[in-house]
Amino acid sequence: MEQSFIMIKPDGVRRGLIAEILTRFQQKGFTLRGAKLMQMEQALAEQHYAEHKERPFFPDLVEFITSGPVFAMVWEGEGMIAEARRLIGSTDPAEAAPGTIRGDLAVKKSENVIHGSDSPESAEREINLFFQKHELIETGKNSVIS
Ligand code: RTP
Ligand code: MG
Repeated sequence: MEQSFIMIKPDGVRRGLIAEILTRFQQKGFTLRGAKLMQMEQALAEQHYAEHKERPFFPDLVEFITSGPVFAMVWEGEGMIAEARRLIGSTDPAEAAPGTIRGDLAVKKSENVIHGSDSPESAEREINLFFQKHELIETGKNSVIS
């Protein structure tokens, strides 16, 4: 079954949106395989967003994502990667449809509450970047939240 790396960004954690976002993924029917509250170091932020390192917004992006704790998760389900991006909505909350997480809960492109992997390659890379094997509940075993 497909897995995706999903992360509530510092603005979402600061604004008390962890439970709201967990509920949306649970209610959709996805399964949580791992989760942790953590402070990202600059090096991890630069690795996570390496694809954007030449973009003008990169320094601000790294500063923002390390500005406070994030809530990192691995979710599993049918078509998980694309479905998570659908639940999350467009990068710019101003363009995100109502009913999506960014459409309902965010206003600014630079503080858009949540990250979701954009491809199977990104998902595998990001899961390995943030989680060690023993931190994830194996596929097939019931997780605490499903
Ligand atoms: P994310 O990786 O954070 O889940 O967001 P995304 O896939 O929807 O968007 P992506 O293109 O990967 O961009 C990563 C984050 O960089 C900020 N951004 N700013 N100023 C700009 O034009 C611009 N473009 C992107 C956004 O905060 C975006 O989430
Ligand atoms: Mg992205």
